[in-house]
Amino acid sequence: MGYHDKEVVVIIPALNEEKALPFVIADIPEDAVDEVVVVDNGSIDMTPSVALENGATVLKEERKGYGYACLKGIEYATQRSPDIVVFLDGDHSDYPEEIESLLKPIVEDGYDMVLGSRLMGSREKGSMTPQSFYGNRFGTFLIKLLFGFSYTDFGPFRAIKFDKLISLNMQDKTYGWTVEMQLRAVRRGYKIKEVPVSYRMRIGRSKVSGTIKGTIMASYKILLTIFKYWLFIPIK
Ligand SMILES: Nc1nc2c(ncn2[C@@H]2O[C@H](COP(=O)(O)OP(=O)(O)O)[C@@H](O)[C@H]2O)c(=O)[nH]1
Ligand SMILES: [Mg+2]
Repeated sequence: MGYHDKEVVVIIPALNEEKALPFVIADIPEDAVDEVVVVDNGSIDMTPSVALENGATVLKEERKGYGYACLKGIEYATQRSPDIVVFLDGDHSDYPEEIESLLKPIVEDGYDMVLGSRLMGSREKGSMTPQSFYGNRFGTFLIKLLFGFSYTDFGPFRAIKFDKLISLNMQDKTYGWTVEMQLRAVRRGYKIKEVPVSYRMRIGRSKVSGTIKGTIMASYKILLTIFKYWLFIPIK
């Protein structure tokens, strides 16, 4: 099983995604992946049972926050110690069938981390809000300026070698998760690649970039994370 005999675990943080999850899980190429883990982040809908019915392993993380959910997934994956972990949102904005374009550079070309870039790929009109589009551009511009590394996006769909993920020692509990992973990977000198991924309108309602509170919190947290890592040079 897995991709070219590599053991692959997919982690999906999910908050009230009962409508989208069946499609997300169904579109994950079965032969490329060994286990799909949905981390229910205190949903008040049928997210956990829907995930279970669709063949996923379901974990619960009551503490609200994207990072908390991802950390829970990592903790679980540690028992299995897979070769590669893939993070994927539970809203059907990403195309799970594109997972192989994330796995291939790791397996064939020795990359440590491969990020799906929505800005390099094709986006359905309206799928990324203007604040998300320009926020990502501005944030990646700052990273180029302060760290000298060129990213184009902070998208959620990404693959990383499991041992490399563990040694990143991820800390962020909320919206800074994706950018923290990218900055820590740069600091560690990882071999990083971005590949284009497609992006479409989500199923169900947005909790982050489609809400005022989510946009403000996410922008604040992303900028704070960038400056924090720029100022406090050593990381553990
Ligand atoms: N906002 C938020 N999203 C969470 C949380 N836990 C998991 N998620 C998931 O994070 C993903 C991204 O959220 P989404 O609403 O699509 O944000 P958007 O892509 O910026 O519109 C979805 O899969 C959510 O279900 C949480 O505590 N807060
Ligand atoms: Mg989304």
